[in-house]
Amino acid sequence: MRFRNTMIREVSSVSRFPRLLMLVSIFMICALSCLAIRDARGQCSELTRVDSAHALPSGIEIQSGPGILRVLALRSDVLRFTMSDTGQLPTEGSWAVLESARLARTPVTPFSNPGAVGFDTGMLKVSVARSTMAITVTDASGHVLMQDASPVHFYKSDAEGDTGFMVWKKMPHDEHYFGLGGKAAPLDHRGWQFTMWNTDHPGWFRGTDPLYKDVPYFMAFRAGKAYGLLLDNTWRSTFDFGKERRNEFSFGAEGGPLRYYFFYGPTPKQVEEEYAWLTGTMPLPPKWSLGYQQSRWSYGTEAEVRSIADHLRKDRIPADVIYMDIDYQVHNRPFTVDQQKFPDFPALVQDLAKKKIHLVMITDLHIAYLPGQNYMPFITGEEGNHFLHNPNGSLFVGDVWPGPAVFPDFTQQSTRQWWGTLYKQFYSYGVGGFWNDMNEPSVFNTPSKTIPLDVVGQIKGPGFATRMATQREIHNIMGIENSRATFDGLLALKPNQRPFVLTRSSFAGGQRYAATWTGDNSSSWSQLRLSTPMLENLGLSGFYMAGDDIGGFAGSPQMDLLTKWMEVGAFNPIDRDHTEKGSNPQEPWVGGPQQEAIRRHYIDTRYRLLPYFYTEVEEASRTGIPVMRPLFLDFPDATADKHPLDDDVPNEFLFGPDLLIAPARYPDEVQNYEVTFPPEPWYDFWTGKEVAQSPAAGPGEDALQTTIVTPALDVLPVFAKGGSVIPMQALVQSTEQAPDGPLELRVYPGPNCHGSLYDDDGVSLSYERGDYLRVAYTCESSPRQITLRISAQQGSYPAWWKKIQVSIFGWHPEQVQAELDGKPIAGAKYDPEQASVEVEIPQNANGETLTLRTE
Ligand code: MIG
Repeated sequence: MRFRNTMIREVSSVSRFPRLLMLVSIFMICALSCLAIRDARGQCSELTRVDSAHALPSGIEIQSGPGILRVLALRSDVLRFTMSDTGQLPTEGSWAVLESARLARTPVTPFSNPGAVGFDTGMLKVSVARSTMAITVTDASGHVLMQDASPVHFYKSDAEGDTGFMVWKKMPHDEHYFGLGGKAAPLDHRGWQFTMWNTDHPGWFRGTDPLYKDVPYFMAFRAGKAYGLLLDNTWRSTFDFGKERRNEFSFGAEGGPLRYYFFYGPTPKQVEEEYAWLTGTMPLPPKWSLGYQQSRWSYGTEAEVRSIADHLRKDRIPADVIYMDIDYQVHNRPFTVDQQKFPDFPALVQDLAKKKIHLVMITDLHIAYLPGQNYMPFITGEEGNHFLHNPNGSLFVGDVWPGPAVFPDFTQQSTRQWWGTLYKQFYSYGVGGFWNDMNEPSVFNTPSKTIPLDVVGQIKGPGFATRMATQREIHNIMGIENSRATFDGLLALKPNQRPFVLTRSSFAGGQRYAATWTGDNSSSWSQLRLSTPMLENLGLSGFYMAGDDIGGFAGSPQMDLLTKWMEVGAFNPIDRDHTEKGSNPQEPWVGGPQQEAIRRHYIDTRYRLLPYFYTEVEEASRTGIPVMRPLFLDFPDATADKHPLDDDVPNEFLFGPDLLIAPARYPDEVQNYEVTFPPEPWYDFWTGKEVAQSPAAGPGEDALQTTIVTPALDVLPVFAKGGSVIPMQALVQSTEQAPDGPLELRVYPGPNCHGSLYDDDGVSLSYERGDYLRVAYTCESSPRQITLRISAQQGSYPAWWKKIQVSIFGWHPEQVQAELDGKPIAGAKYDPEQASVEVEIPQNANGETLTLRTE
């Protein structure tokens, strides 16, 4: 580490020299150190000129001294750069990137001129300067998207002989950066620097880095256009967005392959879709995971769990999940149940199922080190050689909750399969899902609080050449592979049931296996404020099912804070109230009936919005576009100079495409504050009143409108986009309860008015075989007429509703005539209280057209 910093400083001072001196210096550096790359420890090497190049069908390969650069086009908008300072490119294999994407290729047109070599994909042009090796990527019109700022730098990073590298790119003054997983930082990472090294850091705050989940992927956004970059490397790595050098961003790792993917939008949504193409999406989760989730460390007895369930139902707080934290176990030993506290565990699971509540159980990855004591996870794990070893071949043992513990070698396929079998009994009881905690991994008694770097595992399984590997390489993927083993294990046990896994640690691509949360936050207003950008960046990093500990983990919230947090949490993908051991009770009823009523109202709203929410989740499972998202994702052109609108209003976010959530910028604020609207008409979701028109902007002006909000404890401002059809349902107490009443369609007239609805059985994989329901809505409006078209149903899953209650906002006719498929129907009327025209129509799976007219 120290050495690397020295080198960085050296190069940065070089860049300040006058030109001639700089050339001389570069020559000197190359002559003195870079020719001696491999043998002289502590020396650097740089690839600084093109010695030879040859075109490949899908790219180019360039030699530079002993170094190689290979650039491949996987698609015309996705490139892969691989570099090395030895004569050999790194071996294939990736924990993050799907094989289907990794192996994809598209033909390119090579070019070569006196200044540069490269190729053109039709969408992107890559050129490598002959005299410097600087890589430039431009779009089809020659507009520069990304350009090297200095030569790539290789260095010896540690005593093990790992070669680290650093890459510097030019950083335009108006480029902004997002992603990187769950960083405790503002949404826009410009000006920040991060380390990727999964870390259990209880009591983190804004700026604590690194944390539990590191995703070496970011999206760059500049003047309305976006590209993505994924560093496909699991070693400790760093990303710097202009902190170290004002006009450059950089990334590097302490070892492993220099391999990165570049993917071009130009829209931010296309970048998200390409990232999903590369790393996959989270498969459709069980519908119940969209419900309200009640947790604490720990509901410690069967009676307590039952009483929480009863209390939720008695108080009519809709809920789908209760979590069991570590105290259900015998001496914190994973996969055990303390019979004293939980005398009839299967009966508990069944009784909760009758209440339509699922249990999610924690199963930490550390296995108690209990030789000769009949603890099956240890016995079978040791028999199968499934644990990590010290360099001398002994088992690595570290203290965690059970005391001395061993750690599964999750990079072995056989170990992942063994791990999956450990769930057999719990899963057979009907436990809904599992919670993978402590998987950074967290260790109590080592100086680093994790497994020492020299502990050894084996990489063995499809996609990789079998070899030994130390924690240097696999530390960052312990969490993702732990959650993968859990997910795959559950699927193997119940092949037609959607697994639900909640993981704390993960890596790029980890969305394929698990939902996540932001870890051990605290009960403070500033942490509530930080939650939105963190969840947005997790969403952009692939984790569209993410949440935080509502009310805060460490400490106990003031009652108003808990209320405000529950309001916002109702619009987070995962809505889970959780707190630490020893804190005050933190359930929705704590603090009295007035507070409870407010919290209930928001949880109720979440359940009433379930048809919309589930539709968005299903879409995210196909496209990778997160449900909870920053405004610039949908409105990249909102500001006049096309900077991300979120930089001005970091408190606001979108919940799906049609709902704008606008908590106060400082959530404990008592002053009035301004809500800024992206350029569309907007309606107040609570009152139905129009609050913003579709604005007309002149060139160079932005089209933003605002409204002033007076904060009130019981109000979280929510706005519906004009041009949307939002499906809702009658209130239920569990997502598994069939709504009693019609499907509700809220129509908010505006440009390009549309919506959709997706449904299925919520738990099985039958939807993959056509057993789902999909309907599309469109609407057209003029001052005198509104038409709502409901498409024929796609898929074989039957609708739960017989009738559809249509509410049309923003229209106030005195008299209204309705026609369904051209035939007059009765009952349409303007309801001043709801500020909407209301009409009920029968459900028709073949589709129908509703027309409303006024004189
Ligand atoms: O060292 O299982 O982040 O949610 O309640 C603490 C006990 C271990 C950390 C998790 C937290 C959980 C707690 N765990």
